[in-house]
Amino acid sequence: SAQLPDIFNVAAYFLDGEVAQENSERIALFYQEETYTYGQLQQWVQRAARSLLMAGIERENRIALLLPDSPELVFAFWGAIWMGAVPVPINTACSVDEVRYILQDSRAKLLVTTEDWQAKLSPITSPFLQHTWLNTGETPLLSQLEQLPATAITAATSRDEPAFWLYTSGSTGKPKGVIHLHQSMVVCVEHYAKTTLGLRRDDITYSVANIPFAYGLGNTLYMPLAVGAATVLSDAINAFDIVADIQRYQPTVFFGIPSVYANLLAIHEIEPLNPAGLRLCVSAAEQLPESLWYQWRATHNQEIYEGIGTTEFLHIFLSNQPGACKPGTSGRPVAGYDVRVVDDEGHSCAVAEIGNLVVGGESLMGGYWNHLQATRQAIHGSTMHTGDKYQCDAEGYFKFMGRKDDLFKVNGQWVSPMEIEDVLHQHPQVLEVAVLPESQAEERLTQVIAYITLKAGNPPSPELETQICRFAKQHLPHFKAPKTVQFVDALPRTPTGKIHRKSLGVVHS
Ligand code: 3SK
Repeated sequence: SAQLPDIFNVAAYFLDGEVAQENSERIALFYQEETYTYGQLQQWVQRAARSLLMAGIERENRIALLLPDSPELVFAFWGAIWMGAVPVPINTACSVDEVRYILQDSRAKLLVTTEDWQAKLSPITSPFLQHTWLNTGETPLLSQLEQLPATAITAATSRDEPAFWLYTSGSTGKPKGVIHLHQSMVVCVEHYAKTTLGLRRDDITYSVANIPFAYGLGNTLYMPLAVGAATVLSDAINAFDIVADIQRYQPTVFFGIPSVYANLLAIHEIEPLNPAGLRLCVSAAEQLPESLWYQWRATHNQEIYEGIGTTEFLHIFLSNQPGACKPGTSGRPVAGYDVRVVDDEGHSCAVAEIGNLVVGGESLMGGYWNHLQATRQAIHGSTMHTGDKYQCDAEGYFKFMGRKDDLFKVNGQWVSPMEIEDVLHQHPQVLEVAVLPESQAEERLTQVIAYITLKAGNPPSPELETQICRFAKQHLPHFKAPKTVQFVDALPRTPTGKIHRKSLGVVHS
């Protein structure tokens, strides 16, 4: 980032820079029956920028984008940055209350959304909102933009000023607005997309994480643009739709999350994936169970490059990579990031000792909007305390042991739910699992409980519960083996697809 000029507009960098110009005739976006070349994308973005200016949107105004992954979302996001405004993409998987909160908290002046969402939000009560643009079947946003000249002045923004915000859902409390700067995306591209992953011009990327999630934003919205690659816009959620998308678009890079890898394997017998052109499979957002890694490789002859990032760092800072992959770990530090495991006093932990994950790097957010205390607690210079517990092995691979408050003690010894979940995942009937502590009211002792979803065709039964508990005892120290198994239809998830442990309703010790 030191090489970026002081006056720097990241929309112009990606859409009007060398790579975009060299590839102006090549496809940048696939969306249903449509394709958009780099040249067309730039024109639509400028129309969107012009239309925002005409609506009276000014530099630094926030504009909320509550849309599925679609050309409208892409054009509005880049168009806003192009003219100096600050887009705030909102995940359509958020609850109505969360969306209301984000609209008010961000003080967005303009909301771009669908009719369905407008009806759900009605009446829209944010006092800051001045305009709502609806993308409807009758008046599609694109046919309105199409009338406008495809030119707009690029705002002379600074490298260090806010470019966009993303809201973190967080497992407790209200979502927080994470402020990212014009330089942040470039840092992630250089360190992760190019150096770690080796993304190429002939790639087609496909992401199951949507654009408003920092992982999806990188996978779909800016990393492909940085190398002249193409990306698929899709809001497929279930495994069958994802298989259909993969057969249709033949992506070369698949950005998944663990639950999607599990579901794709679970339906493989009835709906095989046949990922003909696939050359890279990535997983993030949650720890990928080791057993899934091996199953995926046995089924598709592909390794999964697991990594981990945070919304605050915008994208992945620990990653496995081609030629350096250790299943069951988050990999090693991505070049350009300083990643360490430290004890509560801030001293580096010994090999294999569990400690706190501390990360330093130039893609770190400017701060949380209106949360000074939380910003100060999290950030120390360009370093952040992530709140994750990790251990690092002798070869420098980092292993996730749980969120700070996920670890718990049984018999006075620390237990990482991940270690137990990894074992339970190896049971042939288990599809998904979340392990938590359960406080025994009378004895005030903590025991382990496992919430489990089963693979199709395996009904829950007391016999299966006994069998799973026995399996756990064979593979774990006895105090770590669950005493109870609770079968559930689905595990609760956050809008970004992570297991929402707190809502499993167990008393933490
Ligand atoms: O959760 C993750 O692993 C992640 C990855 C990339 C970008 C953002 C996030 C939160």
